[in-house]
Amino acid sequence: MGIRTVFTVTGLALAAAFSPASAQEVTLRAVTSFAEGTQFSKNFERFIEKVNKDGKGVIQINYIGGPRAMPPFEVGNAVRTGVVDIANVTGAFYTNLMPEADGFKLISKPMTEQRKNGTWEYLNQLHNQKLNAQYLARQFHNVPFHIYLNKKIDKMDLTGLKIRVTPVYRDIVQALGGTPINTPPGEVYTALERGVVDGYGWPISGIFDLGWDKATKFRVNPGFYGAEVNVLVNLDKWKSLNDAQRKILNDAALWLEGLDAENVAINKAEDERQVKAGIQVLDFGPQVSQDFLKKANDVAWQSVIAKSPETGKKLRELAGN
Ligand code: 173
Repeated sequence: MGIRTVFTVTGLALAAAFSPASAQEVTLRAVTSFAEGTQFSKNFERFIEKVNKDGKGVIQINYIGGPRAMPPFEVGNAVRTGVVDIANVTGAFYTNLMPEADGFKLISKPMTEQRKNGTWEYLNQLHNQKLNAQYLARQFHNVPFHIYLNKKIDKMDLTGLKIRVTPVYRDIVQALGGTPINTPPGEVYTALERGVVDGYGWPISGIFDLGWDKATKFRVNPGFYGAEVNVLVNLDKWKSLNDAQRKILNDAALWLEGLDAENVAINKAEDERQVKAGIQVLDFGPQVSQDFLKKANDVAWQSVIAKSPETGKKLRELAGN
């Protein structure tokens, strides 16, 4: 055996020992559909940090960023096509690809329960089929939406008012007589300032992140539905990962869902901060609130079931409301 052959054989043996798929570090490209560092991106950013710490030599995430890198309503499609590998995005932003995603706001059980009662599994199948995505995690249990206004109303009636919406609020705004205007979060401040809209839908938390408090006079109570922001992984990429890599992601996903325990305290602090900022709460009493919540629930399910009769009914069954 010549010296050259010895080197070659040794080289191959080393390659065989060190280069099976299991030993190769994979890097995923990540985007978020909310501005970087803001309320609905923050926990995803903590998730990335955790994966990059726990996944050294196994799996890493390269955080490309938020809406400056990619328009929020395009994030779902970017996951589907594999333009990005992993994303932080609400179902409300990909109803064009999955109309029934509008129903996720109505599923308000904690994730621990959804993972036990078949909800996670069903939603994962839906994401596999319609979005070519693995449904890795859902965040923001216990974070209701509200209508914020600049014009005072003295009953639950939005007649004559233009309200910034996403699919989350469209049906209820219309049911209350308002005119919905679909607007990504990045354009809300300007729309308020210029009077293009008289108000907007948004969760109880996060209005300070982009300075909206300076352009908001009222918040309508009660809060309704529940915010949902999902972590999705392109399905081809997911399938290409080995067990160790998937375990890092799955463990971090459960940890991320556990951060929902912080939400009640965050909501309380945000509510207090809004009051201090001079935002006046409009509350029309228990009966009006109860009727409003029923109407909000009814119009949303009607709309989801009209668009997706089969999956809509199944979602309602799983939601139990
Ligand atoms: O942009 C929105 O108002 C919206 O639909 C949403 C969904 C989840 C969290 C925050 C905002």
